[in-house]
Parts: sequence; structure tokens; C-alpha cells
Amino acid sequence: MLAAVAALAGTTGAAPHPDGPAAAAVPTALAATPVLRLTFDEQVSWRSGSVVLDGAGSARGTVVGRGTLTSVGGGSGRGVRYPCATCGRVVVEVPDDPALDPGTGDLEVAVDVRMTREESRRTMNVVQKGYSNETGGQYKLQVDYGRPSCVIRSSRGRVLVEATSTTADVADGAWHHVACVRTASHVSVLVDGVVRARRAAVAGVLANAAPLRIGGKNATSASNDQYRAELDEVTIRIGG
Ligand SMILES: [Ca+2]
Repeated sequence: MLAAVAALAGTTGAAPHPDGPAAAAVPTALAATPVLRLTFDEQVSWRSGSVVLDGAGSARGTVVGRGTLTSVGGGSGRGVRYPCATCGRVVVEVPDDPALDPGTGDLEVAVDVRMTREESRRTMNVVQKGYSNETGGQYKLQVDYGRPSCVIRSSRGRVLVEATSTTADVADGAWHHVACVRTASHVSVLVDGVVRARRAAVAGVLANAAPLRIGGKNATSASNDQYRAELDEVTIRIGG
């Protein structure tokens, strides 16, 4: 696998150590204006059917499922608490929009998360567009057992990047900014602005007809990988 990665890196002119933290010239976050930003700054409770506004006050998402999202002190302003382990399943769905599909371009999926160790003891999908078998591909940011990881599936295949080190652990009860960044040559997991895992991967076409879902893959399914902690500031950026 490493040889394959090196070969891919060689074809794209990437740094000589594509998986190492010393790799240079790899953007770690996109400067592009967000195509979506959900701030959760309203101090309300969201139930099934509730509308979720973006940072400009426009309706962008809808709460789906059986459960309640409650307002909490957030990573910036207010944030939202997802249902506890016995409190139902719920996701925020943002309808499909071509603006949320990177095509062959750069992509950043970012979110602030806060969870305790106990809350972290499960697999949790935080932000995703598309299922694993979705026509057109999938992007997904998840936190499994307190460690963030990113899945990017495009016309060039599926890439899973897991941040497994203790430095990437986000289950300490504090807010952490987690991001998945895809560039032309790499997929990276960032925690609080620091690259904690990275793999070389040539960017393929990623564009699907699925909604963006926040907090789970499908609220109607028991195997929802339901998020059961706090989150804030869901941000999607697409670059050239
Ligand atoms: Ca907020």
C-alpha cells in the first residue's frame, strides 16, 4: 500500500513523504468562502420538522427523526446537543445542492465537536453527503470512539483516513475543531488546525444527488451511527 501511495504521489508531484507530518506544500484548510455554514446560534430546541438556519439566516436544513436537538453553549456562540443513547435518533438534513459537491475540486468539511469519554464510546457519523454505495461518491466526517476520521469516495476510489493517535483524541469534554480536507493530492484529518492524519490520493470526481446529513447516516435506521454529543459550526468549503 505504501508503495502504491508513493507511486500516486509521484504522479502528482507531491512531497517525498506523502504520509508524514513533514510533507510540505499541502494546504491544511481551504481559504474559500463557505458554501454552507450552520451556526446553531438560535437558543431553541429543534424537533422533527424544525428548520435549521444558516449563518445568514436562510433556511437550509430540516430536523428528521424522532428526538430533540437542544441548544447549548457552543464552540462559537450557541451549539447543539444531540439525543442521548436512550433519547431517540435524529439528523439534520440539508437538501442536495450541486454547490455542496466538490466535483474534482478541493473540499473541506469542518465541525466543532464536544464529547465526554462516555459519550464517545460508539461509532458516530458527524457530517456526510451520500452513503457508502452512493452513486457519484461520498464524503464523510466521523468520530469513532473519540478519534476522527474521513472517508472520501470518488471516481478514483475510496480513501479512509483515520487519526488514531492520542493527540487526535477529542473525547475530553472540551470543544475541538475537526476537519476533513481533500486537495488534488491528499486527504487530511485536522484537529484544532493541526494535521493529525493524511494519505496521498488523487482527487477524482465526487458529485452525488444525496442530501447532506449531520449527526447520522439515516435517522430511520437503528444502524444510524447516531451522533450523541454536542456539535457546532458545520462548515463546507469547496475550492478550485
Ligand atoms: Ca454556533
